[in-house]
Amino acid sequence: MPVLPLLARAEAHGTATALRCSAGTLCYDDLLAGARLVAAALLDGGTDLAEARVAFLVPPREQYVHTQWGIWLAGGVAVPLSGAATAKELAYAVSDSQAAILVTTRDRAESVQPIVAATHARLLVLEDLPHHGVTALPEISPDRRGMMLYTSGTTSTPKGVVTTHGCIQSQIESLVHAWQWQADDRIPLFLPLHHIHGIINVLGCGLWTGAAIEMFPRFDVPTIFERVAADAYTLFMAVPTIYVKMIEALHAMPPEQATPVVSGFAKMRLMVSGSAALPARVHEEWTALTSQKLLERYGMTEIGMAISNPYDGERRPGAVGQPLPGVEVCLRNEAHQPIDAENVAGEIHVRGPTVFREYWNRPEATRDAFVDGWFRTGDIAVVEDGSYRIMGRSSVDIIKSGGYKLSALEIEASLLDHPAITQCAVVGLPDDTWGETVAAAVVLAEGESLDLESLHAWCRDRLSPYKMPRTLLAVEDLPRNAMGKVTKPAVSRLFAGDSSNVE
Ligand code: MCA
Ligand code: AMP
Repeated sequence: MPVLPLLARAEAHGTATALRCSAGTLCYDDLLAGARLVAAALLDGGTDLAEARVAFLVPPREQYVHTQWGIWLAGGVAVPLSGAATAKELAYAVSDSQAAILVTTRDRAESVQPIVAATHARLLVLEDLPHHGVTALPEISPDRRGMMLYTSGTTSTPKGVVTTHGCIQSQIESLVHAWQWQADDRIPLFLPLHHIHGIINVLGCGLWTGAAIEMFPRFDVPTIFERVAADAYTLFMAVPTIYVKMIEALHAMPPEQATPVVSGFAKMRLMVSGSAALPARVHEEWTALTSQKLLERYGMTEIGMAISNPYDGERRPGAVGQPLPGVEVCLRNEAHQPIDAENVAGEIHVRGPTVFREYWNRPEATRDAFVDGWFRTGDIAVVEDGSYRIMGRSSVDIIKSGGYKLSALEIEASLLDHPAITQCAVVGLPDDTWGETVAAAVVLAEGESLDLESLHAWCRDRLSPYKMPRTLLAVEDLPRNAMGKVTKPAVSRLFAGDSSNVE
């Protein structure tokens, strides 16, 4: 009998449909049976993984849930890896998390061998699991570590964000309550499963409630439109880039094809946007096309979701709403003093049971991330008429592209390994589809030349596709201030043909 509430609830959901995916239709009992096999193999005769990290590179289908739940049943910390990551990025996550075990599927087993050899992690291939039955399973208290997600930020290497089981449960319960999840909900899941948006907001909330989730290997407009036209879903959650792509696709379709798709969207009970700013124009255009008022919300890997427009009530374009149930939010000025007045900008601080426990093995970074017990998000906002509006970030080195958070410093560190590049500065340029796109200004070694295509070929082994620069500019020198520090605003202006170095 599982002791984790999520898994106890799954047992109660029993034969209800849980997943549709490339493996067919699975009920909750099927998922639990698969999870028990994974747990038994992970424990390998032991009784508790005792928070050992288990990294897993598993496709978005039933095997993903078997693995996540199997790790939790066995007392391990789930470290999901990105299917789009390069070998270098995977090796970093496995070694930084000090993963004791790496779980994957047969088709990826050979490619991860060098990582297994270098880290001495035990390799478990899902298709080769021994079929022995249930082992005695450990008790899992809410304060035990349950998950670690890698996030790029203001450091050149990603940090492992550790959440406890209690924290994961709080993040799920807050959304289930606020967005009124129900057992008869049906939702597509096409977002990557190494980030909160896919893991908690869709998979976690859906499985908690007993809803049915349709899993796709990736977002593909025609596939999703076909299912929407068949009224397959009651709920939809996506990043702004996806709404932009769907608006473009609907405009390009002949009316007789667009009508059933629009009608499928119109019938849904809720459509949510998040992970990056939803331009008011996109919000309004989506309403004009489908009569759906998107619910925009704000979150972060370290805190789950924090602020949301209301389920019932005004959903204001350009604003993210009010704090979610169980989440405390305040704005503070640069001296860390709380701001009580409306229309005064400050940094968003968050406190409560949804907030992460630590950055893995980085006590100093963890300490610096909090002030008086409040987590400092680095996002700047203002409250207007009782609703939060995000104004930007305090760091110029964080880029949001397609909903992914990217570190300019991480991309710069990679580019500097290129033999032709002697200096570089990476910035995010505003983009109607992607929110921002990655742009690199580079100083080349004497006599060298470089074009975007060859840079991409070189990046392929080093950076995930969504981190690659989309614009490249060779310059004589990078703009710097009197201290010699590169001035990023001036770098951004270089791409508009403005070479003035004014901060
Ligand atoms: C891909 N391309 C890009 C980018 N990514 N171009 C510019 N900028 C990019 N970022 C190019 C490719 O090279 C390719 O070009 C073409 O676009 C299509 O690529 P593809 O990979 O097929 O794109 P896609 O599948 O349409 O992907 C778009 C996407 C994806 C579905 C929006 O980026 C995505 O799943 N984003 C969601 C990320 C996410 O879940 N973030 C949540 C983390 P060519 O055609 O020339 O080859 S944030 C979070 O969890 C917090 C807590 C929160 O608040 O939610
Ligand atoms: P990540 O930690 O990768 O999940 O990214 C979290 C960041 O995404 C936040 O710190 C914000 O900068 C950004 N973000 C998430 N939701 C929104 C939103 N609705 N509007 C603006 N920015 C957002």
